[in-house]
Amino acid sequence: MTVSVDIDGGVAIVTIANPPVNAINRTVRERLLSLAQEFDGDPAIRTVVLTGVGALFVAGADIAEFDRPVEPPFLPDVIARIERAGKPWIAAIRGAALGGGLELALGCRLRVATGTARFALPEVNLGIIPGAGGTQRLPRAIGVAEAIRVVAENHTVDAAEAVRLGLVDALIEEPLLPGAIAFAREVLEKTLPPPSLDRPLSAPAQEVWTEAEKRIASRAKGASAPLQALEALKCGIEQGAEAGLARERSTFLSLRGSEEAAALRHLFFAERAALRPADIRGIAPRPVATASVVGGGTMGSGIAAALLNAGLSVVLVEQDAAGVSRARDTIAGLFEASRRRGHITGEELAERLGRLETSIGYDGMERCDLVIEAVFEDLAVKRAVFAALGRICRPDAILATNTSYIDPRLIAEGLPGPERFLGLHFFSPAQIMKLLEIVPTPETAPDVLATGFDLARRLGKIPVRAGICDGFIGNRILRRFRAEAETLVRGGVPIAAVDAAMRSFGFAMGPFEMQDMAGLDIAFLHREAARARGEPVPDLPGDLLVRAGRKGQKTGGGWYDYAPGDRRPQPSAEAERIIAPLIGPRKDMAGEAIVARLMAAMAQEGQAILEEGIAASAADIDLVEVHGYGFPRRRGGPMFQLGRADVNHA
Ligand code: 3H9
Repeated sequence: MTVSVDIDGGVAIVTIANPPVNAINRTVRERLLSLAQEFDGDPAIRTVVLTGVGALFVAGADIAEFDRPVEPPFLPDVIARIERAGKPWIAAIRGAALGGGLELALGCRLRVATGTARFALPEVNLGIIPGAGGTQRLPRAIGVAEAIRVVAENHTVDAAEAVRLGLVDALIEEPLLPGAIAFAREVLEKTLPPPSLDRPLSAPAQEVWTEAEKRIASRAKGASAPLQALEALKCGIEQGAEAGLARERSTFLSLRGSEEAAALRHLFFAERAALRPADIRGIAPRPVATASVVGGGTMGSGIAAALLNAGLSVVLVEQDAAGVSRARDTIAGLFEASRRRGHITGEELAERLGRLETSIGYDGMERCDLVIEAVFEDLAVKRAVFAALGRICRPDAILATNTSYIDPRLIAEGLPGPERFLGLHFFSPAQIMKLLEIVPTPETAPDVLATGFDLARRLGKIPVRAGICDGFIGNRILRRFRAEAETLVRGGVPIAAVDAAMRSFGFAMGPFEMQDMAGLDIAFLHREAARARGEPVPDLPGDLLVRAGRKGQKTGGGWYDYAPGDRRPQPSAEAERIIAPLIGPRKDMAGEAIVARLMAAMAQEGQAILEEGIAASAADIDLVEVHGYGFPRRRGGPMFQLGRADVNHA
C-alpha cells in the first residue's frame, strides 16, 4: 500500500510509503484525494497527520511520469482539497520535503518537523517550475524575498531557518509521530492559522523584482525555467493567488513538455544510474582511507585536493624537494581560493592540509590503500612508476593510472597482481570537474572496479566506465568534434562563425577558442610523433599555426589574436594568411547548420563507441560530454540530441 492509514484516538495518521523517495505518483494522488473526502465525512476523525516513511518526507512528484501525458487527479487539485478539508491536515516532516513534497506540506494547515528536515523547490533543475502551488503558497508562508530564493534560486531551507521563517510551526524530537500527534491534539483546542493561500501578503518594492531578475538571469546560462518561476511568483503577488496559480500551472505544463526539460530529466536518471552499474551491484568495494598521488603537477595536485576534500588522507609523491614544495603550494592555493569564496572555513582549510603528507620518493606508500599515478604522459615514465609501486605497495593496494591516451594494458605490463590495476581518468581541474572515466583492463578484479565507482561517489563525481581505445570515450569524441570543425573551416566557413554557433547552442566556448585556451601544441606534438613513426598524417591548419609560433593564448595568438592580458579572441588576419593554403573559398553557413554538422559528427563517433562496447550506454556518453567537456546540460548530450532528432522527425 503506497499510502497507509492508522487511527489514534480521533487523529488519522496518513503515511506515504513509496520507496525509495516517497515520490508522488498517480496512485498516491488518488489515495490522498479519496482520504481527504473520506475523513471529512467521518465524525470520528478530528485531525490528520501526514508523514512519509523512512528518512525523508516526500522528494516531489514522480519524475518518471513526466514523459507521459498528465493524468488526473492532478496534484494542484489534491493539495487544494487537503487545504480546504474540514479536518485540518498537519504535515510531520523528517528529512527532505522537495518539490511537490514541499507543495503538499504547504497545503497542510500546519507543519511540524525534526531537526533533519530540509525544504526546497528544485524543479528549475529539471527545466520546469513548481506546478502545484509552490510559487503561490510559499511567498504567503515565508515572505516574498525568501520565497524567490527557494523558487528560482535553488536555496534549501534547513529546519532552523524553516522555524525562523514560519514555514515550520514546531520542531519535534524523534520519535516524530508521537510528538506530531500530541501537537495535533493540542492545536485542535486553539484557533488555527488560515491556509497558506489565504495569508495576507505585502508586495515588495520594485527593486526586489529587478534585482532578482538580474541575479537569476546572470546565473541561468540560457535556461528558461528560473526566470519563468520568478514570473509566476510575481504574477500571483500582483494579480492575486488565483491568477498566480493559473499562470504557474500553464507555465509548468508547457515546460514539462519542452526539449529542455526532457534533456534534464534524461541526465537526472543517467547520473543516478551511473553510480550503480548493474554488473558490480552487490560487490563490496575495498576500504580506502589513505590514498597516494604520484606526481604533483596541475593534475596530481587537483586529484590530491579532491581526495582531501572527500575526507581521505593523502600521501603526495614527487621527485625532489622543489616538486614537493610546488605541489604543496598548489594544493594550499586551491583550498585558499575555496576559503576566499566562502566554501570552506579557515579551520576546515587547516584540517584538510593536515591530512596531506608529502614525500620525496616512495616513503609512506606501504600505508596506502590506493595509489593514483599522475605523472608525465609517457609510457616509459609511467612503467617505471608502476615497477616501483609493484615492489613497495601492499599487495592488496589498488594501483590506478590517470592516463588520458596511453593503453592501460601497456602501462600495467609486468605488474605483480594486475587484478588490482585500473585507469581512473580525472579531468582538469580535478578538484572541480565532475567526470571520472573508469577504465578497467581485462584483468581488473570486480571489487577493484567497484572501488573505483565507490571512490567517485565519495568524491562527488560522476563515474563512467570506458573501454580501452585511443582517447577512451571523451577525448575520442573531442577529436572527432574538432576534426569536423576544422573540416568546416577548410571548406571556407569562417572560424568565428563556427565558434559563435557553438556558443549560441550553449557551450561556454567554441572549438577554436577552446583550443587557443588549452594550447595547440600538445595535439601538434602528437601528430609530429606519429609522422616521425612514419604514419601518413597530413598537415592541418593547426600544424601551420604552431610552426608559425601561434600556440594559442599563451603565445598571444593561435586561431585568434589576443591583446596582452586580455582573453577575448579577436579575428586574426595573420592566422588566416598562415592557414590560407589549406582553406577553400569562403562559404557562409547558418548557425543551426553548423551545430547540426558538429552534433552529427559527435553522435556518429558516439554510435561507433557504443557498437565497439567502449561505452555501456548512450546515456553514459552524454554524461561524459556534459560533465567533462562543457556540453550544455540543457541540451542533454549528443546521444540525447540524436534520439530527439529521430523522434522529432519521425
Ligand atoms: C515536482 O515535484 C513537480 C511539482 O512541482 C509539480 C507536480 C505537479 N521521482 O538521488 P538518489 C529516484 S518535480 C522519481 O540516488 P539520494 C532516483 O532516480 C520533482 N524518482 O538518492 C533513484 O532511483 P534508482 C522535484 C526519483 O538519497 C532513487 O530515487 N523533486 C525522484 O542520493 C534514489 O535517488 C526533485 O527534483 C523523483 N522525484 O537523494 C528531487 N527522486 O534507485 C529529486 C529520486 O532507480 N531527487 N528518485 O536509481 C533528489 O534530489 C534526490 O533523489 C534525493 C535523494 C535528495 C531525494
